[in-house]
Amino acid sequence: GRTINVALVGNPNSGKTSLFNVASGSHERVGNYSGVTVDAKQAVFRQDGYTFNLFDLPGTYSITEYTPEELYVRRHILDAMPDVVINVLDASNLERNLFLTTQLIDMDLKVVIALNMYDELEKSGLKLDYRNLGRMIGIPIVPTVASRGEGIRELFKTVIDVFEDNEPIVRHIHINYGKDIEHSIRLLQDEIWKNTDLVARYSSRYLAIKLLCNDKNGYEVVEPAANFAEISAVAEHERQKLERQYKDCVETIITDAKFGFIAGALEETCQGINLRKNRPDDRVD
Ligand code: GDP
Ligand code: MG
Ligand code: K
Repeated sequence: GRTINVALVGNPNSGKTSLFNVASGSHERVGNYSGVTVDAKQAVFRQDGYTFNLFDLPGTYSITEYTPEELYVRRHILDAMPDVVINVLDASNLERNLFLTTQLIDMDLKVVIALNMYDELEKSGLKLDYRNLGRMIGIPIVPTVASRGEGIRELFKTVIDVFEDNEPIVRHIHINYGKDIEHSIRLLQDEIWKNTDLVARYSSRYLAIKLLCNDKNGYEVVEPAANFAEISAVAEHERQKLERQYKDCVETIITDAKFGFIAGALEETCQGINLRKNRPDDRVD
């Protein structure tokens, strides 16, 4: 059997460690405390003839570069390059949790969503057509109740299907950031594509987005490239043009578009949800 490297990515308290423990038979501490030590737990287990090398990563609301946890998760994804990411969602707080999903979509990764706390969703009376939601975002969704071990086998079966490209739902969708930003992304991608080392390791769209957002870690990734001067000149020019035009930084425009995308997808698939209540910037921790 083959080995699949899998990383658990999700908001704090979405149930990542519970899922990690129940899948791997580990006994890591589960709970509601913050003050996280930034390190990954790793466990190896087998299912259906495959070996899973599973990483439990620190909880984050976002994968930018503003906290050590965010940077840790981002570096793990970019450097360790997991074969499949399991995005663990707290189903009782969908809109907020899906923000991180939109960042995974930008990264063009193989993703499976564990729709965790599914028991809470059912109690809440919300009606979610999660299969249709999965089709809309191009990511298969498997309901789980990690604290009771429910849905976990099915989850890892789906990980195998995504790894082997058997899963019909998977399609690499792009969130549309509007005509002007999409034009700048394409120009910058043209420049990035000239460097085969870069495109062998990273999604050119993801790098283009990060550079347009003036993201420091994005620049660090591109800096060793032989054509760094050309890439950064195009990025600088396009970013300044967009910021003059929108009188706002590109990151803000992209964040708004992501929330628009989530709201649209949930409006189509979820009855009874109250949208735009839980933006990550409203968080209090
Ligand atoms: P993490 O911060 O993402 O690692 O989340 P934890 O695994 O530590 O879980 C946070 C809390 O949610 C713990 O009290 C778990 O027992 C609980 N929990 C985990 N999964 C579920 C679930 O599916 N349903 C419910 N109701 N509680 C869960
Ligand atoms: Mg945890
Ligand atoms: K926790």
